Amino acid sequence: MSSAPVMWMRGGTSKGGYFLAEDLPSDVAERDAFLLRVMGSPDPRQIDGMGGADPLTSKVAVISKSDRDGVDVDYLFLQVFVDRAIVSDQQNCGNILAGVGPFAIERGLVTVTGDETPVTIFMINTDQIAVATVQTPGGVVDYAGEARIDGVPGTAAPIPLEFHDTAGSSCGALLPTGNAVDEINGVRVTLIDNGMPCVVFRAEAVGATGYETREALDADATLKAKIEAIRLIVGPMMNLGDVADKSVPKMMLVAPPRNGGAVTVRSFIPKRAHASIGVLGAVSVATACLIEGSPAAEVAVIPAGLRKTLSVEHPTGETTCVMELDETGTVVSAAMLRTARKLMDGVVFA
Ligand code: NQM
Repeated sequence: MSSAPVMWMRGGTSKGGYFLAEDLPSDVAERDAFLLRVMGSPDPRQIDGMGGADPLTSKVAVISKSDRDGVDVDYLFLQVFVDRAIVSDQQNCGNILAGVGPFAIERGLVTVTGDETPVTIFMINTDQIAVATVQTPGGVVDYAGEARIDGVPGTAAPIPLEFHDTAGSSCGALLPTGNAVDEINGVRVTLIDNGMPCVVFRAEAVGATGYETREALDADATLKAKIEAIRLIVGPMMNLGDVADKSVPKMMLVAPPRNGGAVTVRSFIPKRAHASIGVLGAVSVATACLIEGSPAAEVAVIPAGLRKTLSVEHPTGETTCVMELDETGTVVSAAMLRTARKLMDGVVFA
């Protein structure tokens, strides 16, 4: 296969190619070879492809109409590694998810229902459902608006995302070891999955502050080696197997908030530092903050009530998660505001 129709979109703080499933090879090896060519991987600069030399801009969404009851579309997320010949379906992506609703409407998979159109999305990677609400005044997707998310310049139309029952998305349980705290290489960690497998620990436990820039973190080879050593040990403990070639779990360094939020996070996804924070990554860290005795709870500032608005501070601002808890303190849903933008619609060549 040498070309395919595609829409290139920014979804939240990520960017990538959005394809209809029917426009890609059904054979997985053939599909992955095509996508590696499209992105220009493996190559740290991705000079011969569309990728932006960053894991956050080397992403793909594969979308089809759903046969499931009450679901509009199925969404498969694929991470195309930048400098390795790997295409992975082992993680979900809540930022790229923000573009799925608009794309599905634009491609005629979902009918507009009014000034706003809810799109119910089955996330194939984790077998879970999200609902995205897309602005559709006059029967068409409107990308322009006044919503602002940190990590993206300017404003755009709001796309609220709602998640239910994301616990154990990839690890089988919210706390795959059954423990709120495990100790690995002398570092107290919470192994958690509320939509994204994450290892949450205090930044100071690995010699960081939690307030570094992305560039400073990426330049710190000693810190990265320490974090990667922990990641390789916990992979099997989190039911993820050998994670050497996987983009999960994400490594989350937490510290007390500095700007009135709930917590400060620096994340590695997993080998490069994130410019902001992933959507489901933020939901998982916010959930860790609510677990008594966990390293995240030790540094977090948590408001009272069963409906909590938690601002997660990151290198380029903050991301607000709205978490609903039941009477037992279990998180039952999470919501987050994102935006998306259509960048081009055409044919990509491999
Ligand atoms: O956690 C990056 C991103 C993500 C994933 C990553 C994401 C999520 O910012 O749901 O959005 O952790 O690889 O796009």
